Amino acid sequence: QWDPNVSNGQVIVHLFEWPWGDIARECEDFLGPKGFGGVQVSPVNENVVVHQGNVNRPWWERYQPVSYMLTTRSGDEAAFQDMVTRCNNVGVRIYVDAVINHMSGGWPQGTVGTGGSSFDSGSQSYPGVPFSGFDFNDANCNTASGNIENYGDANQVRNCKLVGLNDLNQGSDYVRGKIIEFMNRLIGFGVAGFRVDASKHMWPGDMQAIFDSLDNLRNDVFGANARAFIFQEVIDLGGEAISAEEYVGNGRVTEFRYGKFLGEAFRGNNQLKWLSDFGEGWGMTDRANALVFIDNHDNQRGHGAGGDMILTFRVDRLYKMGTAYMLAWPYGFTRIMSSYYWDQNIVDGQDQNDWIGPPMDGNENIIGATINADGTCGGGWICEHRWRQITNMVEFRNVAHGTDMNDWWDNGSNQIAFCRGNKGFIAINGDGSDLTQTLQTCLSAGTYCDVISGGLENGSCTGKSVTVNADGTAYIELLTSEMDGVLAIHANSKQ
Ligand code: AAO
Repeated sequence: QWDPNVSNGQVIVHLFEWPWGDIARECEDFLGPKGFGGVQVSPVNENVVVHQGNVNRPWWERYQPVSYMLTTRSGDEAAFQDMVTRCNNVGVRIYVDAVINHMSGGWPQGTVGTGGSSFDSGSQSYPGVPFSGFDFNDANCNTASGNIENYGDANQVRNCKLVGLNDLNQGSDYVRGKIIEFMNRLIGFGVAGFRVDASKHMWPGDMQAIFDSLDNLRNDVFGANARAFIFQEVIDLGGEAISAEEYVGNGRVTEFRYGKFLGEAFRGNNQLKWLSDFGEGWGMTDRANALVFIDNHDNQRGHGAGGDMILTFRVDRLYKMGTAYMLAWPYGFTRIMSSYYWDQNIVDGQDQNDWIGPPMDGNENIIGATINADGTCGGGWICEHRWRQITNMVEFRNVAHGTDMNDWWDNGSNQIAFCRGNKGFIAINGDGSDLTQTLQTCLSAGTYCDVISGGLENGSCTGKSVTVNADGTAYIELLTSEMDGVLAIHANSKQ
């Protein structure tokens, strides 16, 4: 359950709010050929259709389930199944964002789900499953409001409502059975695993009982006895009653300190030289248990954890530097965020537009990304995964997989460089002065194309090149006037 079951590569991408048909196409046209390991998809099961004042179809409606019918704005069951098959056919895995902690929040009678199911959130009746009042935790919650009021009390966090969402009781055999049935249906379609939403709000033992009852993954795709990859969303920046370590027996956990610490360093609140022992040395969980990322769909818009230190596409130069470091650094299993754009409207530090959903047409259908001639996305989609500097570092991570970090160098402040075995070399310049140094690259002698400023195409470099000497050293130049603050070369970028 810690193994991502990848075959094509070591990096997954969260295609946030993408329609299933577009993901299938992206697997075939781009993710497969570029060596991506898999895709985290948005929640797949029926959710509340939200129209609330000016809040029209917010992205977060998908975190309010109404049933386990596979109908959302991303597509229906047939489209989902087709996507999983087509992505698996090109070696790209699908991981489902499983919202199993809760059902919807409170909505007026008559509100329907994306699949047309009716429900009554007040009486906790969800006939599409069916769930009724017996299946929820209210009797086990002891706060006056019925909501989580204090993260210092583990019982509240797990038995009370998260922001008013009806909290399922996973201690019940009936509830477990419905969740297992839902997850097994997805496994039957060929998914490789799950991001488990709001894991902090469920008891680790209940989750274990559910995961232990899941079917093996499809034999024809994954071989015999493969188990679903599990990565649990547990926000743990320290100082609360619940720690991520309580969950590592079930699978991996999202290591939120990772993106926060890197954000602080690249934004100048900490020197990059300290990154030489980034990972367990910084108090983070064991790398074998960690799922890491620079930002996620929550903290790129001020939800969740990490605050304004988080790097996002809005600070693109720093974002590419942080992402390059992550993909070069041998810690955890890595996930890249892929976003759509929205206009922020920050009032008193709070983005009033943090709810805005993906681009949609007059019928409220999602309008997916268009692909520009240069391979970037249009139509309001950022597609960080298609930024050359990021895509090319995915190949770096695949090439360097299985090697350790060696030959660390720094200038005593924010210029750093290191090797990955004899497979890859990266230099990052976070200082206000040029980096001009002869450094050990650990690569065999020859000419290499920098994969940040360009890459190797038809035998020649489209960007900068680096000449590695017989002793593995090379003159490295990374000027402050350059577009990017990173230089990276690897065994596959040799001319
Ligand atoms: C929406 C509306 C609500 C409404 C509700 C019901 O916004 O006003 O009451 O519907 O109708 C998403 C959105 C929510 C949305 C929800 C349902 O983010 O706004 O509510 O869908 O539509 C906690 C959870 C964590 C969760 C995170 C957002 O622990 O699991 O909140 N993330 C997941 C998903 C997320 C989704 C849900 C769960 C629900 O990724 O997209 O919500 O399915 C502390 C705690 C954290 C806690 C945060 C935020 O963090 O440690 O556990 O996360 O607070 O409450 C510093 C601290 C850090 C702290 C942070 C924030 O950084 O160091 O520990 O500050 O205070």
